[in-house]
Amino acid sequence: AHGSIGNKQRKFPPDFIFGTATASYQIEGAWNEDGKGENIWDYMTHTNPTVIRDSSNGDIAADSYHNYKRDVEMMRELGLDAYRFSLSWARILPNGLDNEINPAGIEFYNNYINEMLKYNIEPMITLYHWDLPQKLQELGGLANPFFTQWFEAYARVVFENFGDRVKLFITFNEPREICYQGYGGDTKAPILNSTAIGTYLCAKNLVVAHAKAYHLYNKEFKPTQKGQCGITISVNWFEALTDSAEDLLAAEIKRQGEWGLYAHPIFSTEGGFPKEFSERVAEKSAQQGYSFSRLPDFTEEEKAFVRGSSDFFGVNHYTARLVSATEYKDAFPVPSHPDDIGVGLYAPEDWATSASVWLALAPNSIYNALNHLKEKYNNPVFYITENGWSSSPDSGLIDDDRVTYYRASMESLLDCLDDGINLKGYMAWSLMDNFEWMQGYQERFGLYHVDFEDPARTRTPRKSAFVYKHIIKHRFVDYKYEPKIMTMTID
Ligand code: GBH
Repeated sequence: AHGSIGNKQRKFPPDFIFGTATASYQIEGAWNEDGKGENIWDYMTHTNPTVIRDSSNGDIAADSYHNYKRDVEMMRELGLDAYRFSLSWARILPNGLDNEINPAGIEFYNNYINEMLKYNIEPMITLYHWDLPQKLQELGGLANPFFTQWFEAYARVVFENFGDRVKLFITFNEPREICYQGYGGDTKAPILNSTAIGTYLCAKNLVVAHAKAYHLYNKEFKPTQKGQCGITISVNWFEALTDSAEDLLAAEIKRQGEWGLYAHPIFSTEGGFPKEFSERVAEKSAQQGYSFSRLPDFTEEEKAFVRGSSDFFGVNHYTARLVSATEYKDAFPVPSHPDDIGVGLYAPEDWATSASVWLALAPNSIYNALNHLKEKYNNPVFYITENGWSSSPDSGLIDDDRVTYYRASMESLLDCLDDGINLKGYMAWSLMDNFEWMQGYQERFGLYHVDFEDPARTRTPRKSAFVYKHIIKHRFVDYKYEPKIMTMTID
C-alpha cells in the first residue's frame, strides 16, 4: 500500500495534527532555580552519576527554561499544529503535595503556553514524564497506594492553572517504562530493582491514579474547559516468529505483559489486568511459594472506575520484535517480570539500525500496532504521541537515516487513515536533542541539533527538520524533495 496508488497521491487530511514532543527533565535544565524542588532524576544523577552512560545529568540539558522563546520559534519554523511537552511536578509543587505551590513554576509554564498560543500552536501537556518529586519517592512513590491521591491533587493544580488554555492532557507517559524499568529494574529512576513485585504494585497504582485524574477532569473541569484527557502507553509491535500455536501464544503474552497491563484496565470492555497474563503470574506466584499473586487484583468497584477512563489512546511507537516461545530466550531471573512473560525476542538483520540498541526500522509497524489496538479496544481515538530515530552525537546535520525513518512512518500513518483507524495526530520525538535518560547525551533524537558544549545551547535544524516541515506544509510525502541549502525560515 506504500507510495501513491495509481495516480492518486495519498494526502493527510487538513485536520490531521502534526507536532513534536519533548519532556521536562530532558530539556528544561534549571534544576534548582526559582523554587523548583528535587525530583528522582536530580537525586539519582547527583548521588549516583555513573548510572548514566556519560555520567551527565539534566541540570542544564537544552536549557529550555531560559530558551523557551527559541523553542517556540522552532515550532513556527516547522509549521507545527501542536507541541507535546511535560510539566515538572517538582517545579510546580516542590515537595510533591499541593499545600505549597511554586508561583515561579506556574509562571514559567504560563509563559511557554502563551507563547505557543500566540502563534496558533496547540499545547498538549503530559502531567508525568518520569520526574517524580523526590519527597514522594521517599514515601514509596508509585508503590504506595496513596500515590493515587497525591497525583489527583497535583492534577487539580494543573487543570486549575492551565486548563483554561490547554485542551489536551495526558496523565502519564509510558507506564511500562515507569513501572518495569524504574520500579522493576535499574534502567530508569528510582532504580528500585524490584522486578517481581515493584513492577506490579506500580502498575496497579498508576492506572488507578490515571483514572482519578480523568474523573476529576471529567466532573469538575471538562464541562467548562471542554478539553480531553488521556494516557500515553508505549506500544511497540510484537508478532509471532512462526505460525505455531506456541509462538502465537507467546506473542499474545508478550503484548499483554508489555502494554496490556496498562491498556486493558482502561480500554477493554471487561476491565482489569489481561486474563492470560494474570493467570500466568498467579500460577507462577503459587509455584514460587507466595500465598498471593504478585500481580494485585482490582476490586469490581476499581475495575469499573478505571474502565473507559480515557478520551484518547496516546501511543508511543518506535519499533517491533518477532516473538518466540523457545528461541532467543535470555536466562531470566526467577521470579521476575521477564520470567513471567518468558518469551524470546528477535529483530531481523535487514531492519536498519539506529544509535540505540533497541531501535530498528521495522516495516509498517505503526500500522500493525494500531490495527491490533483498534480491533482489541473498539477503535478509540488515537494519537501517536512519540515516534523517532536516534543518531550518534557526532553524526552531524545530514541525517538521511532519520529522513528514511520518518518517511516510512508517514506511509504507515497513511495506511492507518486508509483503513479507518481513528488516528487524529502525530508527534515526532523529538523537537531537539535532549538528555536521553541512561544514555546521557550519547544518543540524539532531535529534528534540531543542540550544541551541549555551547552555554547558549544553540539549536540548528537537521535535514529531517526540513523534510518534516515540507510534509506538514504539503500534506504528503514528496520523495523528490531534497533540501540543499538548509536555511530555515518562518513561512
Ligand atoms: C521514549 O521511550 C521516551 O518517552 C522518551 O522520553 C525517550 O527520550 C524516547 O523514548 C527515546 O528513547 O536500553 O535496551 O534497556 C521509548 C521506549 C523503552 C525506549 C525502553 C528505550 C530502553 C531499552 N523506551 N528502551 S534498553
